Amino acid sequence: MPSVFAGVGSNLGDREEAMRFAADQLTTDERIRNLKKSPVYETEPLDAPGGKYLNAVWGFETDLVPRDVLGLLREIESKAGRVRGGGYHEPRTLDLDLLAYGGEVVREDGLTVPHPRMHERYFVLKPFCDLSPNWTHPVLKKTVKELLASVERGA
Ligand code: A4P
Ligand code: MG
Repeated sequence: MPSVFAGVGSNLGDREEAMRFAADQLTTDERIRNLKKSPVYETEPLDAPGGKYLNAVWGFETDLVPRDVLGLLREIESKAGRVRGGGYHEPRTLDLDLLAYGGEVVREDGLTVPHPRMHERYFVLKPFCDLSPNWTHPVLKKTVKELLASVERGA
């Protein structure tokens, strides 16, 4: 029963509503247990066009394997009205990334866990730290708290 963490982002349309919808979808899915939500942060877009983001991190328990968790997150993105136009980091109603799956390392076609950019992003590390400061990155061997401190120092 691994502890799984998802990054949540929205910078298009009714951002609060998209996040509420996604949380409802996960709460009512019987394969997902014990959903915990960080506070929501409004952040400037990093290396991306469009308006400000709302970002959060959610943790839950599940028996789904990582690829199926990603599939479920994708399904919820589409139901929330995300249209993939193919643009680089294009504005999105909802982005759900699989940040971490317990302490597992996954490197498959189209799926890398921990998420390859999570450790350098304040908008991920700050809410992740609110939920689980002691989760340890299995490749970098650092806790979320330590990773957040190095980003805040600009290192
Ligand atoms: N993929 C591989 N591993 C994963 C994973 N662990 N979780 C693949 C999710 N997806 C994963 O994702 C692109 C590809 O990554 C997929 O084919 C998937 O199989 P996507 O969701 O289709 O597209 P994306 O979200 O535009 O790309 P990506 O790489 O997820 O973008 P990022 O790195 O998440 O950046 N600024 C602020 N302030 N807040 C934000 O939330 N987000 C982005 C998007 C840029 N700037 C931002 C924010
Ligand atoms: Mg994404």
